[in-house]
Amino acid sequence: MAVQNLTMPFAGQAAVPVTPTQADLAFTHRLAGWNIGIAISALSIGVTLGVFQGLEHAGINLYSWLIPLNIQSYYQGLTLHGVLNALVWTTFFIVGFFTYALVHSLNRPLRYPQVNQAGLIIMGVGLLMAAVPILLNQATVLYTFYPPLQAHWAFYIGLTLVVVGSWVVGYGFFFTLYAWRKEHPGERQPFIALTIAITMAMWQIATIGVAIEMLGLLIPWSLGLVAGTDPLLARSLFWFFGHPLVYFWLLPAYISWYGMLPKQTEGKMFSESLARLAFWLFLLLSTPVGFHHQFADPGIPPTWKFIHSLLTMGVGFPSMLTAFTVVASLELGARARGGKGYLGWVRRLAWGDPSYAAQNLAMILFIFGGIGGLINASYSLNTTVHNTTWIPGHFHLTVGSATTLTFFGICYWLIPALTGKKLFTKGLALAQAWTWFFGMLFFSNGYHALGIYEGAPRRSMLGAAPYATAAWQPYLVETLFGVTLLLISAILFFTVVIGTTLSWRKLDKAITMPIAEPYDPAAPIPTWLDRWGPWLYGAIFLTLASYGPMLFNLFYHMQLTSPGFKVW
Ligand code: HAS
Repeated sequence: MAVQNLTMPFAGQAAVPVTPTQADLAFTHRLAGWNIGIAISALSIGVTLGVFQGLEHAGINLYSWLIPLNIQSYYQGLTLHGVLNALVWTTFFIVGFFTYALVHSLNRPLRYPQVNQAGLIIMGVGLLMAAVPILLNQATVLYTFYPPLQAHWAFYIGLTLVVVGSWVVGYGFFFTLYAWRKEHPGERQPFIALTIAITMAMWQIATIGVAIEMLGLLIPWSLGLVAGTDPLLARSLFWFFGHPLVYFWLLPAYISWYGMLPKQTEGKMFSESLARLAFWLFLLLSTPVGFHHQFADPGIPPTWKFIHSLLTMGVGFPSMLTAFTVVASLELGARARGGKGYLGWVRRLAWGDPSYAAQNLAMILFIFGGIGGLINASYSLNTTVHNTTWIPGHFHLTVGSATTLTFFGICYWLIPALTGKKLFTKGLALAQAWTWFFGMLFFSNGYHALGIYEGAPRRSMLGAAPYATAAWQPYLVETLFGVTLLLISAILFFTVVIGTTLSWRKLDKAITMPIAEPYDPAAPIPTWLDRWGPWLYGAIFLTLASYGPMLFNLFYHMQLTSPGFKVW
């Protein structure tokens, strides 16, 4: 088996390696800082609206307080909550984190910094364009914007620009990695840089679906260029994008869990080969699974739904792999810190470091989110949970915990690194991580139970539902308790972020990015785990094979007949 010193795709003379100057680093940090600043600002509004939703469900309707801000309904608030938290907070944070991490992982400046800068500007313009119609109550279509609900055209064009901007940022990353490879022939691509590029490549494939939906269906329809649209085709294109979207949220957390977190607890990366394999499998399997969101949709034959259900079990596999290998990496650290016994070592993990604690707690919540996901993906079980509150229970443990709590943990070293200021304060940050953990535990448990035992619908103003029964009450009280803890946690998070940014306490020593070293640096890494071709072509092939025939069929029988509805 060919190992570590690889035959490189770049024959000929190597280019001279370039290392970043202070000015390059300052530029990168500014760019990362802008992205993260926008992400956190969006989150601050998004989570506030979540509190109003939680209170409403428990029978405390405070939406009248929001009328002066032109938020006129629960559903308008829910649209803002979903768009700002699920789309804006995640995408902008990921782009900012990746910008910083790529440069520090390669120890090379961005190849074309203006490309990355242009990406951020396009994303920013898109965000503003999408935000205005939502705030004017012209786009109350929730974050999945299913037609025939019809939003103002500016909403669709704005979101399209956010995606286009993220593509441009991705090109900036690819150029940079390509330049590094030319400068380092025969060397293995650094783990963090490679996995950033894999995530962005997966994103390029996934977003083709939403780009076709926007450009081919929704934008012409909202501009009145065509009279109607085809909701089934639009939903199918959306979920072509919508499921890999969740891995776009998850993989940055995995990059941190695999590539950084072990270092934060004195551990080592247990197996770099397995870690790389997990990411390549995500590239391969993230997209051809979207029909598992459409099990209840008529018009998609059961065979295709079953194939996607099986492939979904396949995409669960790299997460199982992650559960074992990441825990092994952390155990190495805990034992190095004096941990003993089968489980006693857990106490010796770096629980006193808020950055570490937040991410480990996120991992624990993800065990439950992941199990729930596999239940959702089971073709027959899905009928019990689909469109019930079980689903928001699931995604608050995944994007709301595995992703968001990990991003909080990253912020606790990244914001000091970007600002050169000390964290304000360790105690508050630790309290933040634990209150989020318990808040999500109660909140999501209440939602899961309410959905599966009582069949309470998701995306509904439960406090006003005439069909609500007394049996719902204990679960709603439990979610309200969770919401209260989450509110406290969110206040703590913003206090720490603002406190750190405005603080005058400079760092004594500059913070460097934590990079986990391999457990056995001499262990061979097969060449096929450093090669792009087979995985990229494999991903394109699987996507075409699992979506091609059905999409051809849907386009062939496309009926642009449905008018737009504004039910708000
Ligand atoms: Fe999901 C619906 C299936 C993962 C997000 N999902 C959603 C929606 C969202 C979402 C937002 O098949 C709602 C969309 C909407 O609005 O309609 N999901 C899955 C499956 C997985 C999965 C099979 N989802 C995610 C992730 C998300 C996310 C990740 C965001 C980040 N999901 C579904 C399905 C639906 C769905 C259906 C549609 C339902 C419907 O009917 O509408 C898998 O990827 C999960 C695999 C994960 C695991 C867990 C591995 C655990 C790890 C942690 C290890 C930690 C340890 C602790 C051991 C198998 C890696 C160590 C502790 C120490 C102390 C050391």
